[in-house]
Amino acid sequence: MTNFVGVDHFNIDELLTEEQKLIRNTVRRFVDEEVMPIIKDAFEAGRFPKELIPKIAALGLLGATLKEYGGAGIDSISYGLAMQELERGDTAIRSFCSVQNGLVIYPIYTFGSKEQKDYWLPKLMRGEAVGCFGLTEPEHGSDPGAMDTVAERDGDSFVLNGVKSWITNATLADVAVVWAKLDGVVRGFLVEKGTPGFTAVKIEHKMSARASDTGELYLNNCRIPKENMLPGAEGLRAPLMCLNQGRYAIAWGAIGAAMACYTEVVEYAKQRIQFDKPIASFQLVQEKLADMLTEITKAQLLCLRLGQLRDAGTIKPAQISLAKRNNVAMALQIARMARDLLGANGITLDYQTIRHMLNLESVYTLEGTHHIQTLILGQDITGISAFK
Ligand code: TGC
Ligand code: FAD
Repeated sequence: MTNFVGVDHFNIDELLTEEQKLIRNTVRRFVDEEVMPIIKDAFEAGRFPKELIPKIAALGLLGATLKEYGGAGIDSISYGLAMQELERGDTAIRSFCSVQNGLVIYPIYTFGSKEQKDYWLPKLMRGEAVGCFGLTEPEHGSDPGAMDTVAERDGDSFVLNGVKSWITNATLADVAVVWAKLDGVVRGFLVEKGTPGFTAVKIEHKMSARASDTGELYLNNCRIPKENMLPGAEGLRAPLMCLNQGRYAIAWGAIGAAMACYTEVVEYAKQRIQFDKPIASFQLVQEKLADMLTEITKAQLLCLRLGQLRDAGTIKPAQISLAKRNNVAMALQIARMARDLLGANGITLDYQTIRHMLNLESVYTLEGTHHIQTLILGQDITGISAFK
């Protein structure tokens, strides 16, 4: 497997610290050595490569931005660059990692009791436990506030009923962060694998994010101790705060997927001969390559600034939405253009482009669809919600 050299037309590396470059390069090497040799087969088999979990944990990527509980306390740009590299390998790897971080470790750290944090965070950060985040339901995706899942207090327990759908890490997870309404108010609950009344079932026949573990969570009179409610999470705002973390990771991850497709197709275009010339010599092809490089560069600069705002503590959710919306659409467009330039070869998994192209269809939808990000921006611009 050749070592990936990245795309840096604007010398953005000059703006990175030595530590940021070191983290990026370490994750890049991990992807070259550990992900690239197995990901095609994992994608084809519809299998999450869980043998990578201890290695991802050993890199310090789980709970990476936390300073407590043994976290490395890396900055937001380093974290983003790590997500970029993981998604350059495959969406499934970035998704595993960003769900564990932004949608499991983050809510437990932010809303959890001391006992919940002390019990779960070290295990989750060492990769000894996996978590998932159950917000979406079969009937409620873009509008999670309308969720049907309910919790009822019964003595020293809560009893949960409902179904969560399209849940990343569902069947792998030792703990699910489940969002349910208690007396009409959204609250978060920690549901452990093996709890009677709780089952996780894999969703089969996906044609996208195939290497990701995606499933449904069934809660059928599932009784959990009252201590398993996240005390600090009250209202829809809590899960939406988690989505800010996930969308941030995706904005960076999409750049990785785009870079993978772009670099693959540049090499191909230089070698593929038609009409006695490399296809790279044709003006129509060069225009596509120029468009790809321009869009990747714009996305990189956007994310760099987004990371600075995140570390400054001044980031706004609408800024994250802008970056998720732009970068995922950009990556999907680049993947489709690259697939075109690869010709018939582009429809096989021997080239990585179609795997990314298919994955990006999911990324366009998950963590808030392109439309939803558009309307979040629309609300930020006008002060008027299009949802209500
Ligand atoms: P709305 O009335 O706007 O908001 C309710 C409360 O939440 C506050 N809020 C936020 N707070 C923090 N961050 C945000 N991004 C926030 N957005 C809103 C808001 O201020 C309000 O607070 P308060 O105190 O006044 O109560 O809520 P709404 O019902 O109108 O919905 C708004 C909408 C549509 C934007 C929201 O529901 C939404 O984002 N929908 C999309 C759902 C979504 O993204 N689901 C993702 C599921 S997880 C996933 O896909 C993982 S994929 C795995 C991977 O990463 O690969
Ligand atoms: P819908 O909400 O039904 O939307 C269908 C279409 O209608 C979309 O085009 C949408 O943009 C459009 N639409 C909806 N409302 C509006 C509106 N007001 N204005 C304009 N257009 C609108 N969820 C979790 O909770 N946890 C996870 O770990 C998780 N992982 C996922 C992994 C994968 C691979 C996938 C594909 C999804 C995952 N999801 C997860 C679910 C994801 O968040 C939802 O699919 C997403 O929020 C959209 O919901 P939906 O699929 O129900 O689409």
